[in-house]
Amino acid sequence: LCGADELAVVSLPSYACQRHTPLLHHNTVLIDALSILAENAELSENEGRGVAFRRAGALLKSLPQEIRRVEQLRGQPCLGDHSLRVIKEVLEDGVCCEVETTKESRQFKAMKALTGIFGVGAKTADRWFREGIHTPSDLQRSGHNLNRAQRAGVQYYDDLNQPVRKAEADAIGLIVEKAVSEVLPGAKITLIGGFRRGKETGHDVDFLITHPEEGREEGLMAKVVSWLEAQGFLLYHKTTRNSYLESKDGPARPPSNMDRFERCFSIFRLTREESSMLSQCSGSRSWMAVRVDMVVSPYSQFAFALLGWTGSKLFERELRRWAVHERAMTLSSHTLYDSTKRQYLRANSEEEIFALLGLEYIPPCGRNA
Ligand code: DCP
Ligand code: MG
Repeated sequence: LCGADELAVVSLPSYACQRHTPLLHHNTVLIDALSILAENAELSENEGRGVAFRRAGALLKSLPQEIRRVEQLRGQPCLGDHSLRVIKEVLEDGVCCEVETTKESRQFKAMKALTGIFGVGAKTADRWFREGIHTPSDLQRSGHNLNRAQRAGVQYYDDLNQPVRKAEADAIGLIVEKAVSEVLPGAKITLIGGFRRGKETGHDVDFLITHPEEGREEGLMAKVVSWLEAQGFLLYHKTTRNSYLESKDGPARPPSNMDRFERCFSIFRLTREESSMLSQCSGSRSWMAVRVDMVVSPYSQFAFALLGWTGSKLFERELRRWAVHERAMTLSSHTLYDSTKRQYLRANSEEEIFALLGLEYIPPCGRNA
């Protein structure tokens, strides 16, 4: 009783960084279902559960064909009982009860709406939800004191919840490039994040800035921000010195050079002239607000910064997990530390980092885990 499609799928390696995960895949309905449960777990601050659903979804994204029967997945890694139950139900009934209930739940809807405000995380959103605040309008009526980021988040809520498109990302790229070349000739900018992985849209635009002469990048962010502000491009900005705060379960703190890594969270004002594609501007408005993240890295760390900021978030997590568990190494956006040799390993390209980790090189378009 072996259906034609039964044996067709070879078992994939279990770390996402050992596989190609393309942007377009064959199991969208299943992945969407698992993503809802992942999102709900993340909003409930159940990180472990969220990661389990994300890993299961990423495995499905790597499969070369559409799954029609759950038996086809036998022998595949990353699929826990819960994920398999969801997959089976969607394949058999078209929908999964738990997913539908989650999507319709007041809490999930409210948490999504509230964390959709720039500057609002799951903890804050949960506290507000318990006070009966379910929407940004409820929040405005409540008279809560909001911090500067959250005020900007409420003010530009609609724009910031529209996906940013590649054309807009490119338009902003030209502006940032101009800013960078005005304040430090020779500095270079690279589009990172989802757009580097080939995505057509994103929730923000991410840039990495560096200068080929080590040390020249110091103080660069402040100058770039001043230039952008003077030109009227910034609706909001906040620069943080220690950009790469490792989570508790992540690698040990990188060496002291991490405090030279600067990051600026900003909201750009993109006008119609800059982006001829602003059809999503509502009504007669001639500009839109767009979230932009800029990171500055010293040249010697550029390859690590590039790898660390290209994502996806799950791919990054998997790289670090691979490094620790399979190679006794600690990977960050700054460096790679070999615990056995007790030394930092240098690299000038992403290809070199993959090689040091004993991994086949996966190009950005294959990192959409
Ligand atoms: N990143 C990370 N850990 C963080 C923050 C960022 O690993 N705490 C990395 C991975 C991300 C990249 O930086 O891919 C950019 O972060 P975004 O949140 O902008 O993620 P994406 O660009 O991948 O997604 P989107 O298209 O929604 O912007
Ligand atoms: Mg992004």
